[in-house]
Amino acid sequence: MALLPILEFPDPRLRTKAAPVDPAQITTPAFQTLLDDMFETMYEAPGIGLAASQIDVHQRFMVIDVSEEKDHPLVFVNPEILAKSGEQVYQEGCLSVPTIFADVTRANEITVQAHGRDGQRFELHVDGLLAVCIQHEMDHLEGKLFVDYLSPLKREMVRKKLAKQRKLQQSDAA
Ligand code: K1U
Ligand code: ZN
Repeated sequence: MALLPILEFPDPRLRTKAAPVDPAQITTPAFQTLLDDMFETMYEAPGIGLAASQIDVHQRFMVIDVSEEKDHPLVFVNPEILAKSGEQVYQEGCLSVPTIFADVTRANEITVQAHGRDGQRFELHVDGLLAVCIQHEMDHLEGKLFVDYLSPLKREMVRKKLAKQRKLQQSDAA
């Protein structure tokens, strides 16, 4: 298993639209190892989700575990939202935008269809945090980040704050 580097805003590679996965690839050892590495990276961060786009793999899949015990790993390959309803506001974070949290309004309930880790198709109807997380990760696959829901001024403030933090980290390391 391996920890994978996570791309950080404003890296332009995060803006790439991911391509569909050939379902025949899902059960291959290489794909299964990549899923294991993504879970390890997500749990270590720590986070509750990770999209392939964030590790510079521009294919449509993501891993999620919103359980307290970190014992409910979910894999979504080629996810599609079939239905959505209601609204909820959640203060989101993102491993690609470290230390920044902001309120985002999303659908409260969604029905999602995807292939799982075993390559089989499944359908889930979810609400609350899992619904938020699925929508957040699917945005990554479109090249969209939660800071895109902020005003251009706030997004620029985020970019400057992260640049300042990185500069400080670099001078600390020197
Ligand atoms: O996509 C990502 O960068 C992961 C992101 C997922 C997410 C969080 C909150 C709302 C929507 C989507 C994170 O996991 S950020 C870290 C985080 O929220 C968290 C970390 C540890 C425990 C609980 C939450
Ligand atoms: Zn994110």
